[in-house]
Amino acid sequence: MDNNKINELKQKAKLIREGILDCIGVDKKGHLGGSMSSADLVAALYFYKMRINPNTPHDPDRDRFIFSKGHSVLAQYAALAELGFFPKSELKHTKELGSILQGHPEIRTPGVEANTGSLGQGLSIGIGMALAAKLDRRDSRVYVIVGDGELCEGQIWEAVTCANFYKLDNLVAIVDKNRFQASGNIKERYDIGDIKAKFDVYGWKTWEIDGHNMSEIVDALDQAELVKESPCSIIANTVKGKGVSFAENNFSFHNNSLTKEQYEQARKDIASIMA
Ligand SMILES: Cc1ncc(C[n+]2csc(CCOP(=O)(O)OP(=O)(O)O)c2C)c(N)n1
Repeated sequence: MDNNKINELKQKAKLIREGILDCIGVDKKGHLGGSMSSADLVAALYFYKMRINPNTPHDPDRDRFIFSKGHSVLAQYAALAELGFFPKSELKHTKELGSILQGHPEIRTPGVEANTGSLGQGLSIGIGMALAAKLDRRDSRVYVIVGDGELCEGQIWEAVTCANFYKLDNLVAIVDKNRFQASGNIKERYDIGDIKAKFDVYGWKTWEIDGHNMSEIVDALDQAELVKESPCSIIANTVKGKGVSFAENNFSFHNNSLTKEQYEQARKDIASIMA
């Protein structure tokens, strides 16, 4: 992909990060860290790879995206608003009573494909969708972002073996490997070890990339599309809170509110990206 297109995607990732801040606002708790770490991945999926159209949101041939680590949905809301699934003005109403945008994904929100939030379930939902597409002889592809903390959930590993058994080459799991979960560093909390080796041994075709390098993300997504008869996983090394100086690698911003001063600093930090 040429540099202009990569730069366009980086700008989209910046817009997503701005949208995450719109959702969080001041003095309102929100999942900043994991939303920011996924922003580049979400940008590449929504603005490059996936075949979706806000004018035909129920097209049976569309690709599907599932945020299995549903608490990071703010990145998805920002992308969907940018694509016109709903007005951008909705972002600042996130988590308000009656808002179409709640703290975790719900299918009543235009563009959201699955209810998630209870960790560990989204990959299984993705398998159902990928298998259905195969049975219906449709070309739809299914992309699922899971967290590295989420990988402690046993259901994930049932899903991993199942996808291999059914040779779901239309399924891509992307691990947002930001090395933190809710209350601390994975190494200190619960470390499952070499993630890539585990997907490999279960028969998945796997890449490990820098999850903030747009060229690497795009290349891995392109290569995954060429694979036949195996599900694919992309282990994306990321930084929790990426782009917000005081939140990077700081688990206390996993789900926290921002003071007015922190919010303004975060705005400045994001504005300085590619400025
Ligand atoms: C089944 C279940 N257990 C616990 C939680 C509470 N919880 C929300 S986020 C989170 C940490 C997830 O870590 P990770 O998947 O690495 O997410 P990220 O660091 O990318 O935000 C936990 C334990 C949950 N949502 N679901």
